[in-house]
Amino acid sequence: MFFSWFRISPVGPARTILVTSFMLHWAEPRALTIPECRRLMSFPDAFRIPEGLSFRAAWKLLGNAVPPLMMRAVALAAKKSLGPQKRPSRKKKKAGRRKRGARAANSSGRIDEAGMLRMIDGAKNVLLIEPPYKRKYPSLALAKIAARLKTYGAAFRYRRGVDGEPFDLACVTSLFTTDGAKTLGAVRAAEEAGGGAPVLLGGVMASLMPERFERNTGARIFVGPSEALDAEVPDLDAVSEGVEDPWDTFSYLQTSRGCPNKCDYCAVWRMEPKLWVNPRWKLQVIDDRPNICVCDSNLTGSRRGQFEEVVAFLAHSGKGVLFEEGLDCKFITEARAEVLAKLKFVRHGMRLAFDRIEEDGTFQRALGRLADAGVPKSQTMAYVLFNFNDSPQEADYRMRECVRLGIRPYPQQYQPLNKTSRKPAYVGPKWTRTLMQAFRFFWLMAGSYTKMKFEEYFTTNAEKYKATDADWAAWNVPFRPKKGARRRRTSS
Ligand code: B12
Ligand code: SF4
Repeated sequence: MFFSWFRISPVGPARTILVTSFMLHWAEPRALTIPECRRLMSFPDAFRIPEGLSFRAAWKLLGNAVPPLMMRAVALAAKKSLGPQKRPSRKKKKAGRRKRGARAANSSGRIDEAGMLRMIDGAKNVLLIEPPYKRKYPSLALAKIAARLKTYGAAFRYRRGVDGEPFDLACVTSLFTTDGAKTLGAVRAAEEAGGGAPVLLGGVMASLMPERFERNTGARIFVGPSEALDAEVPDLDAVSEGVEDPWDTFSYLQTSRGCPNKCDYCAVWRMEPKLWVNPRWKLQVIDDRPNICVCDSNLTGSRRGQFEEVVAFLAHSGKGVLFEEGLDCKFITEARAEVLAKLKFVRHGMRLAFDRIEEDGTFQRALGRLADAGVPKSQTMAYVLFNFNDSPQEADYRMRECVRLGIRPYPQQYQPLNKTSRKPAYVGPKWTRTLMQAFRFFWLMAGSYTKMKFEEYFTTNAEKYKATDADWAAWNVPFRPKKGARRRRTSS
């Protein structure tokens, strides 16, 4: 219930927002809006009020809240007044001196989460750099850093390289190691342009190969994910320049980190050794974006109950869903298939993986469950890894199983995790370069695989590919699937 009304001043400080009073705009005949109150209370714009609240309920929520900037000031003052908690022993003092000395001698090197956050929170003018590699959707990491900078009122701008304007901190992100040269170039350019301003680097490549940057740059390197950054609500608008349709129609949901599996070819368990659930994941959904891209590396293998909670939330949202990283077929039970069938998927939004022959049978069973529950095959796709330890015919079998079961296979060519350039492409021990190229092309050419088999395609185009005896020898290594696996088929 509102008891009183106040008109706020256009220049002076506003009154305290109370649950029992109501504020009017200084010039316009209207109450302040909820986003205006949110700013008055010093919440960042990216902070979302839970969906479905009435105006009064949202006002009450803000009225009862403690302004974050005020709490920050209180906490800092308390920290200062407490002083050092414990007198360090002589031994510790000596070790600290040694550490500080080493750091001064070499200002590059790794930085822990607390140090990284101090650098970000203390900056006033930040250049956010996403190196100029190809990417599909906006950098979630930089979007999270942007949200944090906004909270503290720092100025920042997002660029694909340096821009000639001054900055007091450059934050560079990194993605695929195969774009190593572009990332290294971006870090060096930031160091040159910054005139001594610190450069902070994080992301996938920085986590997989930090020593490469330690050796070649003076950047401070943050390894692995940061729970504090992950809990920020990404400010996608701040980093979306150049992001093309349809990727600007998606909210990006990262509800968890880590994976219980340890596949040899994968970086996830190396970079994210801990299973972690983001306590604020629901806030990542942007109301006016019609689709949601779920970016968890293995949502199906996350903490107990997380999959069910996320899928129920997605079903309730009514938005188009894309499981970008694919679900793990061994965790698709009948109950899970049923809840998945309630989702509205974007085209090929329901994704699984058939990366290893050991999954033969489990994969078909999962597809059967999904089809029985009513998930349309036209919306289902499977990632199929090739060029790892598999043989060409074995990989071809996994691809063909997808086609036989009525879904689209998507070939994923294996590259070693520490590979720092795209060319020359890595060739797996049972493959040849020519066979690998032809295989990838054939399976990416939508429709061609429904008309003919790969062997037929390769024979017909042998001259074009200049196929040699070595290519045929690699192809002719026979493969026989495990008995019974193919019988576990989907219902039609
Ligand atoms: C999303 C994604 C994609 C998307 C692209 C993303 C985009 N922006 O367009 C798509 C689907 C296109 C894709 C494709 C591929 N991908 Co991919 N992908 C991912 C995935 C799942 C998430 C990356 C991500 O955005 N994470 C979200 C952000 C928030 O997390 P983050 O970047 O780690 O950032 C955190 C920290 O690192 C840190 N941080 C990051 N930057 C910065 C900067 C600063 C200054 C600071 C302080 C901190 C910081 O803070 C953040 C918060 O915790 C990763 C797996 C993973 N778990 O990382 C694989 C991954 C990057 N992909 C991988 C691979 C192999 C591929 C493919 C090559 C697969 C294939 N064979 O076809 C293709 C390559 C396509 C190409 N163009 O070359 C490998 C990379 C291996 C490598 N050697 O680099 C990974 C690691 C997966 C794996 N299983 O091994 N991928
Ligand atoms: S299940 Fe997926 S995310 Fe987990 S380790 Fe294997 S490939 Fe990586």
